[in-house]
Parts: sequence; C-alpha cells; structure tokens
Amino acid sequence: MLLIFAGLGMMIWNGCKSKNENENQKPGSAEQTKSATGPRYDTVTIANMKFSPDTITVKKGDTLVFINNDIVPHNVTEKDSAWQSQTLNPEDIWKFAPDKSYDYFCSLHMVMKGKITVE
Ligand SMILES: [Cu+2]
Repeated sequence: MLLIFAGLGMMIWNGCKSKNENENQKPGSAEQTKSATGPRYDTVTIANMKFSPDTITVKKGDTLVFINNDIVPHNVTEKDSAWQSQTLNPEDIWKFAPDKSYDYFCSLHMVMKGKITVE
C-alpha cells in the first residue's frame, strides 16, 4: 500500500514538473529573435596585429565596423585596391558597408589579412 502511494506521488510530482517546464517556454520569445531583421552592424576588432575575426560573413546591407584596439596605426585595404580606409590610429573606428565579398589586408603591415563574405 505504501509503495502504491509513493508511486502515485512520483507520478503527480513528475506531472507538475513537466507542466512547469512547458509553461517556462514562452511562445513568441523565439519569434522575437527571428523578427529582428534589417540592417545590422558587424564588428571587426584590430588588436595584436590581427583582424578579429579575420573572416566574417555578413548579409548584404550590413555595415562592418572596424575598431582599432591596437597600440599602433592600421588600415583596411582591399586586395586589389578597390577601396581603402583612412589610417586608423589607436581607438579609431571605420565603417564600411560591403556590396560584395572582398579580401583585404593592412597595407602598413602586409601580414595582416582578412576576408569579408557577403551572402
Ligand atoms: Cu596594420
């Protein structure tokens, strides 16, 4: 008799637990994240002589924000010189909305390379 009551108690307890878990999943919270479309800003940080991330995928219309967090000046130069940022001194910011995919580098430090993929 005691076992039956204990078993029944567990069933009720488990039932309540799963009910609460379902209630915690508010419908719409996932939809709100999905509806956050439109132009976005993506950030590339320059630090320790590197672009980070060095490869980035953005949506067409998005704006890339390059931030120089290094202690020396850098720039952002398209591989075939299609465009080039001004010299970015430490703490300078440069915004750029790529219309297509590009490879780029820093013409002050040729080892610094990066890639923008526009999808
Ligand atoms: Cu540089």
